[in-house]
Amino acid sequence: MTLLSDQLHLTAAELDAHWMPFTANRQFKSAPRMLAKAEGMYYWTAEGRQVLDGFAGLWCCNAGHCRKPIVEAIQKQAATMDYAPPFQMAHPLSFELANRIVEIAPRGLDHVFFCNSGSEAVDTALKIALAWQRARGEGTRTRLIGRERGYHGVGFGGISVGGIPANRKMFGTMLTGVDHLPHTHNLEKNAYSKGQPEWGAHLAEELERLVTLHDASTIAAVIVEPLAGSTGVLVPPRGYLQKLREITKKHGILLIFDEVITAFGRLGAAFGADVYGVVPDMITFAKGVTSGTVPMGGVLASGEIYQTFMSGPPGAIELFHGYTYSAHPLACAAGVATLELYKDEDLFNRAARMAPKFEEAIHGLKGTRHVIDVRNQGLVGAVELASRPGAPGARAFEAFVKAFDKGVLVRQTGDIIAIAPPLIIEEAQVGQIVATLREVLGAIE
Ligand code: PXG
Repeated sequence: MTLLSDQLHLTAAELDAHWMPFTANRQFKSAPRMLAKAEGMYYWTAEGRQVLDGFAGLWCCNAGHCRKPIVEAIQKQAATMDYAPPFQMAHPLSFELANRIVEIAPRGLDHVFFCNSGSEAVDTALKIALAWQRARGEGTRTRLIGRERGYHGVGFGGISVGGIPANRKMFGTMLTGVDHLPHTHNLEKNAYSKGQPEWGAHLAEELERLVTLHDASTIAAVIVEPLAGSTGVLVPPRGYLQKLREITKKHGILLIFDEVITAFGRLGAAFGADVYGVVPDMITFAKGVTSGTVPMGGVLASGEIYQTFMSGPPGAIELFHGYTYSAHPLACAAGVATLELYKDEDLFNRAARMAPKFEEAIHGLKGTRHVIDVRNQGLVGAVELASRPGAPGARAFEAFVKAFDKGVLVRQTGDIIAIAPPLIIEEAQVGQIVATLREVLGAIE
């Protein structure tokens, strides 16, 4: 059998069938950026060119690529048991993984519901929130609150609470009964903040305004990313998340942290909740749980939430929700091996130790042409550029392509360049990312 993947170049006809996600299909297919191999901190293109991975794939390969213990665990599991039905049946690895996740989770979040992606994790958490309010006799609480510039995946639940206009406008009415907090991004007040910005905690008080408007008795949950990743690394202002926690608690509203990006070491601790010292009622995760090797997502829920569902007749199914591939054996095997590797190599603390060097290096881009802000937390950074008049996003896209041509993979969103390398990154590699961006920004209009 000959495969297209054996070919160096694919023809336009061969590129046509795959409708690519979140991609300018025609532009991409006219000049494809094709990856063929990965190891540690690097990708290799189909042409054999080495590229430093400054984005952990897509915020997910936190342990680095093709790490041996994870690869071997997946291989072994594929040969031992490919699949096991997750409804009214199970396999021991799912319990192993759930226990290990709970072990490193914030205290009180001690139950895990598995799914296969961040989008499914968000839909799952929102459904649990609605069902929990109803199960405890608060069935009028059907409203969900998200935030502007929030990204919660692409399911109908996620785009409804999400705050990215382009992800919403084509898709009809979505969920009804949703409202949004304002985002916290403000360059006039917070440009070039290192870590958490000082200004903006008061924006959490907007939740009090929404509670007054809608009444607490109609609101089930608030969902936010502790640090908003996709829309350009928006670090929470000091005290902001604490205020959200206080207000939600006061009004019987669940607080959900979407930690699809921030969990598993990205911010220098197991969860963003640890870094910011705020424990929500649920945490959604995905990406880093398997270091991106096998799709997996999940929801961590508090014992209080879980126990509320465990009150009916013991023979009754408590939650009518789940997926064919919930707790898939390959994902569980990958997850267990990944968490073991994070522990063995102390990668969350490694990220925390590297963070100040990373911060210093990327803030060195202040003053480079086009740069209007640099911000960071843990091993996440963003460099915001002035937009070209009449062409938002074009400058950063060009920078992204040119950086890739020079051997560094980063990510572009709007006119923001985001950096989120695997946690195994070395100082010299941080330097390479920054030097490449400096060179690229100096060269583009
Ligand atoms: N929540 C958050 C906070 C995310 O960042 C999802 C949910 C959805 O996960 P899935 O696995 O369904 O994609 C995400 C995903 C980007 C980018 O460019 C970010 C994501 C996905 C694709 C691109 O920043 N995050």
